[in-house]
Amino acid sequence: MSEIAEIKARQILDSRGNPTISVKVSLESGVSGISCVPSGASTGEYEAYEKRDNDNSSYFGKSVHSAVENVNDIIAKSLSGIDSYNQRLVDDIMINLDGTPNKSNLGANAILGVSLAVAIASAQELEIPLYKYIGGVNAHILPVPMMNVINGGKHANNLLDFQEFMIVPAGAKYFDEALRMGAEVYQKLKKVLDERKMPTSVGDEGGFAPELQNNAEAILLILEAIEKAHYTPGKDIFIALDPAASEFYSNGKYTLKEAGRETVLDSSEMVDMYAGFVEKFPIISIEDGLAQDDFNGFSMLMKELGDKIQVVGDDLTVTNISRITKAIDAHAINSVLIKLNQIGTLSETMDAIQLTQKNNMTALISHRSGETEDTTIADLAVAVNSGLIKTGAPARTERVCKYNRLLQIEEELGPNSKFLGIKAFKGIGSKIS
Ligand code: 2PG
Ligand code: MG
Repeated sequence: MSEIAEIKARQILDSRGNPTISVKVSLESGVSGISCVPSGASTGEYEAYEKRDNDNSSYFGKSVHSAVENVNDIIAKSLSGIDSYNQRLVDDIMINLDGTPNKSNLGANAILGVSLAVAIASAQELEIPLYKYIGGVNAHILPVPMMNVINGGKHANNLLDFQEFMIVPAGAKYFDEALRMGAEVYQKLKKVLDERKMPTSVGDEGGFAPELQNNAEAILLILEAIEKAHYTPGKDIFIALDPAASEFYSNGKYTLKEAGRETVLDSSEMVDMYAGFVEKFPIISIEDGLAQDDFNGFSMLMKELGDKIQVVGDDLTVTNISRITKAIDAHAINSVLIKLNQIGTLSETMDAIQLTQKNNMTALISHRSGETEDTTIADLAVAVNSGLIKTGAPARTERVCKYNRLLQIEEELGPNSKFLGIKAFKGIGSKIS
């Protein structure tokens, strides 16, 4: 009864108001699963291909009708009658059907929509939660939330070079406590901005997007909010950054626009800058501190800070085992950001996570800046015991639906759940007393 009976895709909108794809997979039993596919703004050059129509008369070229048709006409026929429990077979059929290294034929958005809906339908059929279907009996660790409370870069129209300034309530004992701490700091940050007559409008991931002089000022405001919420920075709540440095990199140089002045830095000067930040502020994680091809720069950063903080690859590694392997060989990172749509199937994502964890690195499960009501990443984080998730500010439904799903999972697991706090992070040795 778990054979695939029908697959139907449709075009929906994401949190930025751009089209994306949603897929419903129905099984012989009548049970079904629905997925929605996210979409990035600061997309890495080596990510799997997101198929859009490029027809300027519809959503300024962003409609996804061709990806929808690929699901309804091509993928649906090939998967009809296949056992939905055989996720790897399902994914392999689509990979072969596409036949390109980056899924540019059918579109990674089309393929991922089906891949996830098949898993969701299978879990429904077995009447078990998705995290248990994917992770089995050992799925029990609730992730530390990394909440993006100040947005810059491509996610806001302010002048901040760094894309994400996150708070990390790793001093909490439980996930629900971490969520409360993060939400309280978010509310205080709003007050802190308000008092300074700064706008409290938000960026793409629900974090505030004030016009600040420089990146350090964003961190100082967050530290003030943490203290005003009666928490101790560096004990209860830490800071994480995603500069998304590929976005301000060209010809071997990084151009920062601090205080309206352009500063051009090379990789080693960037590393010095981060070392200064880590010295001054309670930073425990830096993602994409260097650009996607700057393996050397990443290795320098690891040498300098790899035993103090988590050095995360995102655009560098794009959830792709060959890029992750290259990063391992170069000693470039100690953590890998995991985004399902960077690679395009659940099976390949699991391969990327397994490779990461086997090599003693953390797998940080992540949302995209364009999101939907889909909460699969919350289940995935628990399924693989990642211990870490980043899914935006504790505000805006497309962000909080993931946090809310984790509350549900924590309640369901009850005393069998675990929350690792600071221990979930890589590289943090000498910093934490
Ligand atoms: C990132 C992501 C998610 P985007 O860079 O890590 O925060 O942004 O989805 O725009 O690539
Ligand atoms: Mg990133």
